[in-house]
Amino acid sequence: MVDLNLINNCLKLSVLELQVEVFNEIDSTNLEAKRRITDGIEHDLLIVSSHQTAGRGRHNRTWFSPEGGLYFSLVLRPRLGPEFAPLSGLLCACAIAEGVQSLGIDNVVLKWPNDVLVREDKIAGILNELVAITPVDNWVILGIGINQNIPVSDFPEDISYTATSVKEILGKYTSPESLLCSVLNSIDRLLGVVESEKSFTSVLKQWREMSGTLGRKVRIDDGTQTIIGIASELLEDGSLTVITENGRVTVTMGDVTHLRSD
Ligand code: BT5
Repeated sequence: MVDLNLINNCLKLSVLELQVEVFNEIDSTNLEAKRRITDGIEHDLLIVSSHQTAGRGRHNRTWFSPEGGLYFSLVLRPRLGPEFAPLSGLLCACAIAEGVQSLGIDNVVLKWPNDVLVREDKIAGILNELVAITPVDNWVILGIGINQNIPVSDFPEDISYTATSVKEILGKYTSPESLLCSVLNSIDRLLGVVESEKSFTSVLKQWREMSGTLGRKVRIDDGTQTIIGIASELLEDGSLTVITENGRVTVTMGDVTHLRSD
């Protein structure tokens, strides 16, 4: 189980006022976060679990969550208003990338909207959900899963060719508490930037610099249509512009596949 004392020792927060709760096993840290919001919370909350029995991705997909991975949900008030909640996912992606890089991993890139890749393989995913209790009482849940101490040979067949882990890349065990603190300290710093600048502009700039999607030929499935083109721009609201054969298209949600250019 993740050690609460070690976490408290390495967290260096100035914006988040975190209550931290650690579980050995849970269905999903995002589901627990929702239950806690429904019961009524007053502070930012961090829920961490050593594994999940019903880890979820977007659109209710399964997130493979065995012992060894890092699974947590951060519950906080959406900065600058609920309409900016999707940008928190981009902020988390930047923070996860910083955390993974701090372990000595190179070639970390971001895939729109919320994936962290090493080269082309997914090492982390983010499920951000907005919970509106009333129109003015909102919480955002930032659910983060990082493949840390999981051998790739343990991955189920359907993701074994598209997923990677810290353990696979470095060939050794790394501390979950250190990686968790590193990501949370980065999230806290970036939230501080958003608050002081009253905008996500600097965060979006950092995302663009780390993007593996911009400039790439992509296929995007948004649930109703498939778009193929060159991803050209991340707009200030977090949407993606794609240049297709039929002109410029702006997408606000969808699953992106990076394609070879030829
Ligand atoms: C995501 O969804 O990438 C969001 C994942 C968020 C997981 C965290 S863990 C803590 C918190 N509590 C939760 O219950 N969830 C959050 P999406 O973009 O929809 O990607 C899901 C797809 O990624 C699946 O359909 C698989 O193809 C693939 N996948 C599943 N598990 C994976 C893993 N461990 N590593 C890499 N890919 C995986």
